[in-house]
Amino acid sequence: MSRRWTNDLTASDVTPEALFLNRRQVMAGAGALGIAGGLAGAANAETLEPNAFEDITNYCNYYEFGTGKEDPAKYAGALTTDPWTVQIDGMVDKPGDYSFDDIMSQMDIEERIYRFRCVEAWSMVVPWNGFELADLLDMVGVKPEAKYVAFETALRPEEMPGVRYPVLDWPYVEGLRLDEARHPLTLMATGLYGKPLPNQNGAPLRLVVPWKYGFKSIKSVVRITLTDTQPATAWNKANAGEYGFYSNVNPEVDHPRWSQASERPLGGGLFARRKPTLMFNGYDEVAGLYEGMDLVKNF
Ligand SMILES: Nc1nc2c(c(=O)[nH]1)N[C@H]1C(S)=C(S)[C@@H](COP(=O)(O)O)O[C@H]1N2
Ligand SMILES: [Mo]
Repeated sequence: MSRRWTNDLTASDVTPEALFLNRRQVMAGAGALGIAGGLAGAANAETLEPNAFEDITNYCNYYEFGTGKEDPAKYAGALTTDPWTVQIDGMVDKPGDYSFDDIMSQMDIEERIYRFRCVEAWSMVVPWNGFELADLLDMVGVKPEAKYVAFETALRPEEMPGVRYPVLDWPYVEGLRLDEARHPLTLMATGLYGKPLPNQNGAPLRLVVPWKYGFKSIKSVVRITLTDTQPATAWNKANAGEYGFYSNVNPEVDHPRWSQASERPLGGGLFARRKPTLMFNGYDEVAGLYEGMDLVKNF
């Protein structure tokens, strides 16, 4: 069977040239950085150089398969991703069980090269393939009273060795305010480097919110619920003092146990030079979403 997970023109068709251009633009960008003092987000997206596929797929957090960084690559192969159904319910016009193939046939798949910053202070650059969450929300029709979007990961004890341990209150759940969910940067990723998303990275589809800490980017989504109340989130339930609902990348708000001022880029080894963490992970265009909010209180 053919599964349509990307457009006919795949990222791998264009990557070699794109990478070549990127290297030159990184140098131009480095010069501009000295003057401007900061990286703009989307405007700079094409200046990013992605991490290697091997790094992105072998250093993962997917606790359903174990808490070690290499556990997901070892064990997530057991996850059955075809067929896959996403239940979309709550305050929507067309609630229902949507097959992954049905969703894919209706979405435009693009490549998005995004910075990704884990709350543990490592970071990487990922060439995702996917579609805007806003397009999926439009497909099902969001009712005017909806204010938040809740997400849920599959829970399959027979396929997920990690859920035997009560590390988190399974299933993994996450949430966004509706305006965050509708922001054009918010992606449902279905691929990586022009290939279908590897299981360890959250196949067949996972959320990517590049201005928030990585744990907001929930994997292997089976349910999306539109609601008028702020959804519970897995890490907030586990430790509310350390993980807030918003979890925007913010170098000025430290984790209670470590600094968030800088980060270790993946791929350079454990002693790679750290680089400064940017507000909203560099995606300044989202600042308007939080106007008038105290981002220290709403961490
Ligand atoms: N269901 C689920 N989603 C998850 C996680 C998880 O353990 N389970 N880990 C989160 C964390 S902490 C991070 S940093 C990212 C890691 O994504 P990656 O492994 O694809 O880099 O996934 C997030 N999504
Ligand atoms: Mo993370």
